[in-house]
Amino acid sequence: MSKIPVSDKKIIEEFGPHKQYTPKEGFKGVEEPDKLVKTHCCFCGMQCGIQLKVKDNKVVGFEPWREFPFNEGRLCPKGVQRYLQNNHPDRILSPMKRVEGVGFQPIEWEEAMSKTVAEINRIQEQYGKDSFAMLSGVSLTNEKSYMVGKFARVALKTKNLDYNGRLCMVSAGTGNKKAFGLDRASNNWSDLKHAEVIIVAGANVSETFPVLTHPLWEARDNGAKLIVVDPRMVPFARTADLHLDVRPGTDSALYGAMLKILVDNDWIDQEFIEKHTSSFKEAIEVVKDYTLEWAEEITGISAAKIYKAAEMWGKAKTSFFLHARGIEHHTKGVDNVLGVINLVLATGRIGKPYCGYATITGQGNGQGGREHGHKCDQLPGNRDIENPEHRKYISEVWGIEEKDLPGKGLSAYEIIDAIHRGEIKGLISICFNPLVSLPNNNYVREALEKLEYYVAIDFFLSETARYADVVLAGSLQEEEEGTVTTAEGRVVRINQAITPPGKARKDSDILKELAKRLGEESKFNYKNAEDIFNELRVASKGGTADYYGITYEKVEKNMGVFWPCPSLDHPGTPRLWEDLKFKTPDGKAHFNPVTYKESSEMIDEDYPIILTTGRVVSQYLSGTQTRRIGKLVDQYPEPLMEIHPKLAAKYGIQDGYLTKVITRRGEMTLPANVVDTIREDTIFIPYHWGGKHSANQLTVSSLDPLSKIPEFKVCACKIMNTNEKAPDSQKSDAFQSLDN
Ligand SMILES: Nc1nc2c(c(=O)[nH]1)N[C@H]1C(S)=C(S)[C@@H](COP(=O)(O)OP(=O)(O)OC[C@H]3O[C@@H](n4cnc5c(=O)[nH]c(N)nc54)[C@H](O)[C@@H]3O)O[C@H]1N2
Ligand SMILES: Nc1nc2c(c(=O)[nH]1)N[C@H]1C(S)=C(S)[C@@H](COP(=O)(O)OP(=O)(O)OC[C@H]3O[C@@H](n4cnc5c(=O)[nH]c(N)nc54)[C@H](O)[C@@H]3O)O[C@H]1N2
Ligand code: SF4
Ligand SMILES: [Mo]
Repeated sequence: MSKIPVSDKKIIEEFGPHKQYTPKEGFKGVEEPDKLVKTHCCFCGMQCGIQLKVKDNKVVGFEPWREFPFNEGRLCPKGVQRYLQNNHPDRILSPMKRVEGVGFQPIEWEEAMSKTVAEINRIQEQYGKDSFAMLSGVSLTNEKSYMVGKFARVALKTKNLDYNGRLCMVSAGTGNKKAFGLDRASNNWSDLKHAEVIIVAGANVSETFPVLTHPLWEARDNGAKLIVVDPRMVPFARTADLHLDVRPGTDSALYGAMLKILVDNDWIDQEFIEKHTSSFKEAIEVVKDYTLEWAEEITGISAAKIYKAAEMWGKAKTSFFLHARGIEHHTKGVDNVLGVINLVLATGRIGKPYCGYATITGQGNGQGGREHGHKCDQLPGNRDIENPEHRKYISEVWGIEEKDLPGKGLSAYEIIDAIHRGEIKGLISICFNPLVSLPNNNYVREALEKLEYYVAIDFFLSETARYADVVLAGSLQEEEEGTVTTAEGRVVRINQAITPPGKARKDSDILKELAKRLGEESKFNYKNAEDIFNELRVASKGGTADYYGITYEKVEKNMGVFWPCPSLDHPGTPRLWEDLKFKTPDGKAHFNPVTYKESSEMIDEDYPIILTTGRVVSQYLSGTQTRRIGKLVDQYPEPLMEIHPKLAAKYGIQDGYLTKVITRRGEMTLPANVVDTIREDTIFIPYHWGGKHSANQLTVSSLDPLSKIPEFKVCACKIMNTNEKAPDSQKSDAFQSLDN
């Protein structure tokens, strides 16, 4: 029987409407908190330091934490509003079960747990262990991420565990491992300050990592030249020295052409290439025909600008290359990353002061969460689940037989496919909202309807959780101790500020209880978060992501420790590769030949416009958290379609008028935002909403063959003018979005 989501009407009847929470009078006693707790922002990978004000076991405000070295008290619009979540009227305060035709009903933990474990056992007995999958997320701390990896393999005994970093960090991770043998930003942000040239590619830093703009402006004050590669003139590009308005999906052609210019002009570091790298010849062989004219044709960037960018990069003595999802969310995301790394290696500017390279990690713990066994092919310490030695080591740490450790499983979107095929029948999710965040989400919805049992662990009722049979009331970041690893590779402490409200429980206690009921209590007998971390340290020992030398005490004392940190007396590693010993088998950094390939769906007569998707400053990811905070909603209440005036004129579209956007997967209607900061052949839609406001109704689910990241940044669409002016306020409608 196919499952229908609990409808908005039912939810509203039972819980009242969703509230966009803006406390007008403030909280009583805000001026006199019981305590100030030093911790970090729960949102992006910058993990800015913040102090939470706590009164009567409630977070009632915040203070800047000026001593924390990265942000020195600075916070962005999301950071200053995050404190509104724990007290929010929408918090899930007890476990709930679906009652068909009625809605969700609060239940006791005993019923929620015994029902869940009975269903896991039933499904696994009937269809095999791997028929029950797990999806997780890296807003979770290192401790919870590690525990999820162990829980799936040791308690659930399934190979099918994957995580939302699959939509985020994996192209960069795969590229980094191929080139350097290790997956971390090569430098900390202080190396930005004195770089002569900085390229920022496919990253809207002012909106997505606002506090990172500070070291970038410092660099600029010190005379740095800034180059931005983006199909939109994003805010940061407006004051850059050069904006390369790349056609979405063509970065690898750009970096290939730039490599050729570096070689042709001898703007390369021969000595570094010879001593410390391999495969240079192969990499330049494939770009020998990548002329400026060819690159201009493919990328849409003028030949003069491409040459200028290569010259600026080539002639500099110090430089930093930063990129994010704009180049990574592609079926050739890994190629794009490798194309960038080729430029960095050709000029030998890595492992030295003010010379660096980094992908800008997205989610709060996107760095740590991708190291501790969250991925379908990975074990803690960034070990390989198919490597016999790695399997043996982790089996010993976990006290299991190596033969009982599952092998490589399916990646996130492949799990959705397997549900469609009837191979996966049950699902547990924690910290993931795939119905909003996965591409072609009508297909995802059909998969959720097919599941025999679905249990979600969350603190708000996400769009996906509405398809759950049971929802387990979990915890916010500030409701549990732990650590996270920032985008720089700095391990920092999350201090518990409050206990979970009502009957909600710590995420780790929920996993512990489930493990116990699945018969594996002895393997999850942790006293506290530090206990989990100490096991993680041992599990990571000897892996490329080595945390062994990092302790809670050391992190506390130094306001963070950079991994790798292999021994207790090791100070940590803020800048990688100073010894020029790379973690590849031959100890060298690897060039990789990158041939330009087309995107999976190119424009044609029927679908003549490129659609790209991404973010706005006030909303975070699938919006479950930020769409509930009044002041953030006020800043950007609903998705808008960015379109260039010339393209808009062609269709008679006016600013603020509703436009229908259609792809081969679906359609949506949304107000046009006519701006001259976007390419004429491209439209942009932010993706933070669900239901009929979801950009992922339109996107294509093609995956990069190596990283399995979806192609969020390119698909083909057509648009239609409805000649209707958008109503003034769609605010509440934008949240109540599931009942189409
Ligand atoms: N406000 C806010 N901040 C966030 C988040 C959020 O949801 N909201 N999420 C966090 C997370 S998890 C992530 S992953 C990061 C993402 O951070 P970013 O990667 O900076 O964000 P996006 O908006 O996804 O994409 C960045 C840019 O890529 C451009 N782009 C599109 N196609 C291409 C292309 O083919 N080539 C190039 N060069 N550029 C292209 C888009 O125009 C866009 O400006 O942000 C983090 N910070
Ligand atoms: N079209 C399009 N789609 C995209 C992207 C894009 O650029 N374009 N970007 C992709 C990227 S980069 C990302 S990272 C993904 C993100 O996509 P998701 O991971 O699905 O988004 P989140 O909003 O982080 O969903 C996390 C859920 O976990 C809950 N949660 C948060 N913290 C915790 C916690 O500590 N404990 C528990 N139990 N629950 C928690 C939140 O309430 C929320 O419901 O979206 C991807 N989807
Ligand atoms: S930049 Fe990121 S970590 Fe810092 S306050 Fe903003 S959302 Fe939070
Ligand atoms: Mo992300």
